Amino acid sequence: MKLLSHFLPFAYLVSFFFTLSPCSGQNLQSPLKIWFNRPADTWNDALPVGNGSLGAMVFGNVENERLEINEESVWTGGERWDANPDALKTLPKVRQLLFEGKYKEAEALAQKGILNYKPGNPAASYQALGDIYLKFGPQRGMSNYRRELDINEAIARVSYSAGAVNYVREVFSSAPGQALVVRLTANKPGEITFTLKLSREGAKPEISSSGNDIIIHEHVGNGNGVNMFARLKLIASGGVTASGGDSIRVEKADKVTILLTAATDYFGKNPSLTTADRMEAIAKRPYEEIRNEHISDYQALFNRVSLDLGSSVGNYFTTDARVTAMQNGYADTDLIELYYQFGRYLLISSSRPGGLPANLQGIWADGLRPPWSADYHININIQMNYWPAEITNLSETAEPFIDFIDALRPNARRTAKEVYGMSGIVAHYTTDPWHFTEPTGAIGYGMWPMGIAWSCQNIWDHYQFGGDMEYLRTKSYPIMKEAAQFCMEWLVTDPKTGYLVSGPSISPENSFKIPGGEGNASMVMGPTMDHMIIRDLLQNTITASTLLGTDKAFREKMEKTIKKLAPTKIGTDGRIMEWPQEFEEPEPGHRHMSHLYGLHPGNQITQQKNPELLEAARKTIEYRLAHGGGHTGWSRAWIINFYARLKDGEKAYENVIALLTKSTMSNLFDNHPPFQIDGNFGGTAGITEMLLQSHAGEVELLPALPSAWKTGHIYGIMARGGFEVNIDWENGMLKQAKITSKLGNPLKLSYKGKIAELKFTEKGRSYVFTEGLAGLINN
Ligand code: FUC
Repeated sequence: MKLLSHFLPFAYLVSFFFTLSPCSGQNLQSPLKIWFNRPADTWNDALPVGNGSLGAMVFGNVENERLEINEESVWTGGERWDANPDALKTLPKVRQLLFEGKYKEAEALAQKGILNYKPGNPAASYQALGDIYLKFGPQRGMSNYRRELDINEAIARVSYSAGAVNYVREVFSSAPGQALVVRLTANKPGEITFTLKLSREGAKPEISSSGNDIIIHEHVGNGNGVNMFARLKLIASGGVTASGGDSIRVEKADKVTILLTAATDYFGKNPSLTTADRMEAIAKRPYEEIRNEHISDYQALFNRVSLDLGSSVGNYFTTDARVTAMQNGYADTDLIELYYQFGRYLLISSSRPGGLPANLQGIWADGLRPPWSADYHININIQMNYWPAEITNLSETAEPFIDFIDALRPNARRTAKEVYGMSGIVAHYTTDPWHFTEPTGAIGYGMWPMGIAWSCQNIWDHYQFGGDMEYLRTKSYPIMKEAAQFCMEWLVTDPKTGYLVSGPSISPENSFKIPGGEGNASMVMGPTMDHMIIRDLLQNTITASTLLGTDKAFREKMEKTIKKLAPTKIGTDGRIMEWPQEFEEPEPGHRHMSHLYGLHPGNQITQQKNPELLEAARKTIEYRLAHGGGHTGWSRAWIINFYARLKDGEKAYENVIALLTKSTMSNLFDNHPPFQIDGNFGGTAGITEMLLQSHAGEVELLPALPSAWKTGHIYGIMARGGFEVNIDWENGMLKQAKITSKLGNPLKLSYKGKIAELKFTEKGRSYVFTEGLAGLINN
């Protein structure tokens, strides 16, 4: 793709911007702000705030503000057991049919005898908690409107003037305060008049008010779901207030603070008491104190990384205009920085220790049945959510995902035993907070038992980056071991090749043409991805057991299994084979690129180990792209990571631009379509992988730096082995790298084929390298 911007003179660009979006003369220098000169037209235009579990989407309408509220555990449904009782006896027959190449028959049998599809039994769903509306009525003489999300402070702000009065609204969700906080101010006393209303449209909540408090309560999902409780308190200075039902009226106040606490019984606590305790604690504290505490808590995480890719004129323009300008060919490097940091912002705001992991929409979802129920898809989506966690120095945010996989274990054990007659743990393409692990739905997505095995890659990485032996011993290794146990029992010998293969299984969620013209199928014995995942899992579990000095016999078994595992094959056209045979593909540009797992997020395909597979991986991506691949946001984000691993900075960059121009909404949310947060996280991970990699046994600096990012820096990103890395580059070349050793591990550093090795590093000490890795300075 050629970018028009390369040919545009600066003056043209500036005038182009001005025709797009005249600014309203406020603070134009606003780095790390998503901002607009208009309220949100739709939910996808609104601005997200969150403290990991409690979030809001801020619309910013002057006359009728809407804050759409979410709490991470507002889910319908509950624990269930949907396993197909015929699975055990069906499994060998299905395997036999597949080995005989009878795909149609095998699929029909597996659909009936292994999967459980109950059309009348709707899946559990995440739901919005409700909405706060603030009805101000007509505002005369409106000017200076601005709506922004300040990524540096994690505060959404709406400001405007009505006549001679300047108004400011601030909204944030405090993690230490466990509350959503809304602050309304005006620069003149007695000018704040509005009616607040709390609602939950489409549902049947009980809402009541007393004094300046409103309580909303519901047993969601018509009684089939969690017990949800939220408390709202309005604190006004000056003026008069009155409440009734779901509303509070405020007349002529000087300042107003609105606090909301929310909880469900999901974690086993009484949500009425939890919300009351939280409200009592926060309501007695001054607003400035709550605000400052929130900012410092957030910045303790956010400020760990800074990125500068060179400057553009973008910051002067509203974010929607910048996205449009990008679509028209203007390469706005500041917008890429903003997008990058927005990914980190979203992770901090949707995934904090002790909570549930970020779902398909993080924590932000409108209505009672969001797309795919905003669940936890474990055939790429949730793993992608956590790709930036370790590398962008937000290791804590990975904990909810790890804890969640840990919590799947009892059900995953039961599924392994009762469905497949095996030990260990197994889960399929998706799950929910009720820890559903049974195979369900249709073959094309449902018959895929690698959900936990893949998740173990993230779980192992958490150890690799953090080096916490206690974590490895008590949490990571037990999960990996059980996943490995299942995988080893699951594999069977292919009678034709003698290799161990996984099946019945699919290559998520792709299909192939059955040889002989019988239509399409998805299920085989031995999809490439499964073997890549299993190889990865077994290898990592072997390393973990060695480090822990445990399970020698089990380790030897894993070593033997790896040797017999079907190898990754290259097809006659030079691409990596997705299935054991070279099938024709009905959808050659399919969004999933599962058979490239070994390139990313895995580490089986590297320059050091197997350059021929690296070349085949490149051909595989090119073919997918040539046939319309990368059309969903997450798919495009994955491609950035692939090209970064191929060390092709130009192609990686091209796909960063494509992600921003084709799959990004005006508020910088990723567009599947519809909104799906994985692309945001995958995009942030991909940009990091362009600047630093550590999957191949060395810390590689600037592996895929594109020419568009001529001079810049990235500070604070992490490499495996516990190294915090600051990189400065100039005119496309490394200027200086400062590596801080957090764990005292040996360091192998590489840059453009040059290697610098330190056999020892001292914990806490920084090492500075200059271009060519010369001139080592110990700080
Ligand atoms: C996977 C993908 C879809 C979508 C869904 C939530 O199954 O194939 O594109 O992202 O998850």
